[in-house]
Amino acid sequence: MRLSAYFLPLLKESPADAQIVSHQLMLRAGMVRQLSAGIYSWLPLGHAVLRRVEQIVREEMERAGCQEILMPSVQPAELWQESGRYEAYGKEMLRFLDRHERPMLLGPTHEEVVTDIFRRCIRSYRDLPQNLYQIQWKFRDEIRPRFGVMRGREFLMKDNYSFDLDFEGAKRSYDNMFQAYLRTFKRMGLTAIPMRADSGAIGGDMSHEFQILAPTGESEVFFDAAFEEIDFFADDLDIERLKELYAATDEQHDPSACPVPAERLRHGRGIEVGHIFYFGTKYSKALGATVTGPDGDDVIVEMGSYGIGVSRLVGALIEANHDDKGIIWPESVAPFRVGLINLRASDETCTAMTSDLDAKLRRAGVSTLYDDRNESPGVKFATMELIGLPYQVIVGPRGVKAGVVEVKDRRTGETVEMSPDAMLDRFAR
Ligand code: 5CA
Repeated sequence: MRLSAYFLPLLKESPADAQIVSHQLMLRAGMVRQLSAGIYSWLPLGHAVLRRVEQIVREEMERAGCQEILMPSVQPAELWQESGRYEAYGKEMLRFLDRHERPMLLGPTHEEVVTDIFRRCIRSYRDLPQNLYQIQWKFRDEIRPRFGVMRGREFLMKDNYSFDLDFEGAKRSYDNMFQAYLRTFKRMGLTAIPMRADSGAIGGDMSHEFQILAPTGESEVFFDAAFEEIDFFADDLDIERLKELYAATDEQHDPSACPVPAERLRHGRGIEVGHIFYFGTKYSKALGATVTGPDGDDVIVEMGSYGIGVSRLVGALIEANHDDKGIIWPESVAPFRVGLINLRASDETCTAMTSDLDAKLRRAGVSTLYDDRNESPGVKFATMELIGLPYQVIVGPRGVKAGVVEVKDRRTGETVEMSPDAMLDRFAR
């Protein structure tokens, strides 16, 4: 992609209403624009990251044996009256009437819809277990939408729903998701601590939130100092040990019953990027989702639901990966892998060489953003630093003469000179 043609509306200053760094950087880097409180349009750069995050989530759900579906965002109130949540959900649910005066709503979550699908389609225990997921826009009329995409009113969620014959099965599904979540966040380079949590409006008996530690996080969290020594990226990460260690959000934390001695208890703030729930037969009972069991009797199925905040993750990734110049994308979610900077667009040799390298990189399957604008080197460097592509390839008149380009690592700031061929080998691996 050529930057001169790319839709990238950069801002020089941080808008005054953006309080946290991820919100400021997303606006400055032209990733999103607000349409209305908590409702955002995703522009090309932001959309590219959102898609990459979504794809990692999708691949890990598939690996965990889940199947993708897509449910409607507009739902009939009737279904929620059946589950008993229609009144209870309160003002966070956006409600309206269709032309026939039938009460409808914009889905804040999909337990009811998926349970309805299940009860219409599955009859026998032989068809269990099932685990269905979707990646879908949700609407919650949050009282205080803030921090950009972190707490939006419209936001993208991955939500799955598991169906099992009995508690043992449901527990297996829960553990399977627990593990899939750790893998998903790991692929994004994030350390997300699983914490015992309150199950809130979803309900249920067992629930974990996955929290990324960050001073700007909205949740107050308490955890065993032992978490600080755990390498979440190790291949042999001991999940059972993780589960035994104490970590809880403030709703669950009870200082008088906390098993961790004060000197080992850490206290901080976290960004909740995922939340998993086991709630047994709460919805299946209310909606009549049963199967015929092995002995011929009807069995109410056991359920769990599992959410990941896909759009929130884009903000969380920036909170965890930035410096005073801008964003630093981990390679796994970067919108482009390499940013090409042509230091002198007016110089024919420079321009020919940069265009040639751009074509060769793309042919080798490397995604590139080529800054071909007629701007000063300072402006080009600042732009690349701001949008945070993992690598920069810098082509200038002096280097062209010497037969070298500069390769800069955005995270370390390290710059290495190499021949164009060595550079191509470096990225075409
Ligand atoms: N049905 C369950 C799980 S499928 C559910 O709705 N869980 S949730 O309410 O915890 O939401 C799942 C995830 O969505 C949260 O962990 C969070 O990462 C994200 N999320 C929730 N509310 C918002 C919001 N207002 N803006 C952005 N992301 C949100």
